[in-house]
Amino acid sequence: MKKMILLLVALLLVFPSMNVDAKKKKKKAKYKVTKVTNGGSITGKAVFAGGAKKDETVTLTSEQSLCGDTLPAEKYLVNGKGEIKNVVVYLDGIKKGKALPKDKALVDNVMCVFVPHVSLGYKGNKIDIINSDPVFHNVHSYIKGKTIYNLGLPDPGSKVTKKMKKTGVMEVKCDSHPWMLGFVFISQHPYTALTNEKGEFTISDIPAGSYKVKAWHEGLGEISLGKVDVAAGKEAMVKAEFK
Ligand SMILES: [Cu+2]
Repeated sequence: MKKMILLLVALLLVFPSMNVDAKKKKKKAKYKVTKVTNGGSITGKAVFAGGAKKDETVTLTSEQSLCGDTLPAEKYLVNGKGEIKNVVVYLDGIKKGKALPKDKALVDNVMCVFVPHVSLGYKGNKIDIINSDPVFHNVHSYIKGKTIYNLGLPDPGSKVTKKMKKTGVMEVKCDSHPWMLGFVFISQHPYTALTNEKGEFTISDIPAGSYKVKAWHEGLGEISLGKVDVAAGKEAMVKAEFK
């Protein structure tokens, strides 16, 4: 009898935790590459509801002789029509579809700013981190506040190649120059897009289905664009309106 009770207690202790583990695994399920024939696409525009929005300016605390006293922050690249550049639009949680792009990601240090300012990366791919300036940059990147890379790049032409192992918004900073800031949006699937200067984006070769779509911007945050139905061979239009 005693043994039975002990067994019951043990089972009760073990099962709830197994449940949690199963849920965690489900959430982290890997992306599966499948052949996509006659896929659909999602296309649209990212706009700021308030219309035009001025970019911010950063003030340099060193290297002024090389890079000047101030630089555009490139945070709000919003034109007169309210169209926003550098918004990442992505399908949230898509589990299978086309193969990931093979291109390396890149963060270059050019005249005391990161180039590109915002870019897309894919888990498992490589990223080149380069210094094109004649000054020392210490590129330090984070996902959710945790260090991913911390790299000293002393000379013009210094280059380090790393693998992108984690997903999320990777914030890129420089320990030597506090005004420097960039972002690499690292995804485990290829269904991400970055808006151009007219706020336009297209995500293509999507298997027919219904997908949660989200949009992220460094200064305006993340918004949900709801569920979008994608039909085979058709184009679905969405608008990403930031407030
Ligand atoms: Cu720097």
